[in-house]
Amino acid sequence: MIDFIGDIHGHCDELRALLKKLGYEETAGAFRYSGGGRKVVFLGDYIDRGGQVRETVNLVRAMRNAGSAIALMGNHEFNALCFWQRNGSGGGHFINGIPGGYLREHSFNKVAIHARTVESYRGRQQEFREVLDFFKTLPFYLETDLFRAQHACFDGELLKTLQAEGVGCFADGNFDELIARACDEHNEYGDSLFAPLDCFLKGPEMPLPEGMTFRDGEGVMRKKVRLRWWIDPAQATLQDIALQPGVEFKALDLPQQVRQRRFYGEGERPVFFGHYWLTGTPTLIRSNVCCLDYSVAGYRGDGHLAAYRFDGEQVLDESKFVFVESTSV
Ligand SMILES: [Mn+2]
Repeated sequence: MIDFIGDIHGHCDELRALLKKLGYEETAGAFRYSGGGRKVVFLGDYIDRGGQVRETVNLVRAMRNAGSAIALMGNHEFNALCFWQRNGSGGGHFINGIPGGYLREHSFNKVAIHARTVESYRGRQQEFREVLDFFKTLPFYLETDLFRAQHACFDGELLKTLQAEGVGCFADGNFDELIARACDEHNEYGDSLFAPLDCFLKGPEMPLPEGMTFRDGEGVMRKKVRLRWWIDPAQATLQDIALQPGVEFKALDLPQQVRQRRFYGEGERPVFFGHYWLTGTPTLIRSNVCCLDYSVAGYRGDGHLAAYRFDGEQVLDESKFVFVESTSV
């Protein structure tokens, strides 16, 4: 069936080790499962952070081309496309709310994140352009009768929006138009795709009240908390619903729009995703909720690259995680 693999972030040695552990072999330039009975679904975030971005992209792309993997889009691939896309380019909307001339601001922090990827393609600018074209073909989600998968968060109503627009990836139409609509946060043109893509690729967040901040696991000051989108928020406390490992929050009245938000129910089909920088040994969040981002690129170097070996079961089984330790920072 399917082996789901979480965020890789330029850690190709660990990816090779994990694929071998899962029983994939490299033949004719791509990893494949012998007999062809299984394939990989990569959950996005191939680039940035690690030192082997180009190797990782090449491996993922070769598997996709060989038919032994499906590669979904992560927020880092989306950000890279936005980073290199001029605002208003090619006839796409000019988004007034975005400063700096590109769809992603070339701020100090964003340049710092993206630098590792550019470094990996030094002297190979043409190849990098082809990689951006490859990113345009990465689906935002995958849904079958047996499971759902996306980089961050699943939401049935926002899925309907994407389906009504006929958009499953940026290659499903004019790229310049679609990416501008994806970045139109304040719906300046009435045809924004910001909400569904923000949800599927980054997941829901809640702004904290004015003046309230916390430091996340990497010591970065934050004003918003990521939400556990599978928890019923009606009776939840901030600590219950915040997905910020290691952070303690004081009790606080959750805003109405958080209290009333949709959530992923216990009776729904299994959902697989990455994105959330979990630490420790891979464990199930719930019998139908499986996050596979175990911080292989974490700065402490004690993360894992994790997979879940899925055979169609509707109650997931903790013994089906397969993972390798991070071997570099
Ligand atoms: Mn991510």
